[in-house]
Amino acid sequence: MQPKEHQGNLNAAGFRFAIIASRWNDFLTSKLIEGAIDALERLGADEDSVEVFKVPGSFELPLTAQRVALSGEFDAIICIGTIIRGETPHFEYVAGEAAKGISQVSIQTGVPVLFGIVTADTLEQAINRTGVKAGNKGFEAAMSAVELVNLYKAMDGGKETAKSKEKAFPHVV
Ligand code: INI
Repeated sequence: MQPKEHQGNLNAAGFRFAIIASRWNDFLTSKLIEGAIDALERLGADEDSVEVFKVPGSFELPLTAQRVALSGEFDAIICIGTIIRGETPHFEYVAGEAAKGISQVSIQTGVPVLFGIVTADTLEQAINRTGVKAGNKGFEAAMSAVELVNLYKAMDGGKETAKSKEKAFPHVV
């Protein structure tokens, strides 16, 4: 048997993307934003199809993602941040709530919200995950965003995108 396989292609044209980025560890987080924009550009995103929202820290990403999702203006949201463990238990709370919140917003609104957050034990690990040795999490999250919007568009039978449709407010579960 050859099951029918579904997967999204990597074409960003015709979609709109929001990047929401934490200002914490800005010297690293800015590299993640650059990585995300680079991926979207390489995949053919239209001029003016990407907007960046800055928030104080990663803890604030989920609520901001919810507002952006409910605006109906974007097909996918890429959340970006850098959370470094350091010596305090603060890391667990910030990283845990950011991950849980982002997932909840995505499921509740139906808008793909991608996890482009580097969580690292040390500064060195964080540097390596922002484009030095171990990839760039922003780039990877943007690639995943493009794949998902294409998959969902195909699953919806080629339904309109945020760019082409009237402003709509998706139902919140
Ligand atoms: N926010 C981050 O994005 N990264 C961190 O490493 C971090 N640390 O370590 O504390 C962090 N904290 C701030 C937090 O996200 C909130 O902005 C703050 O608690 C106010 O709600």
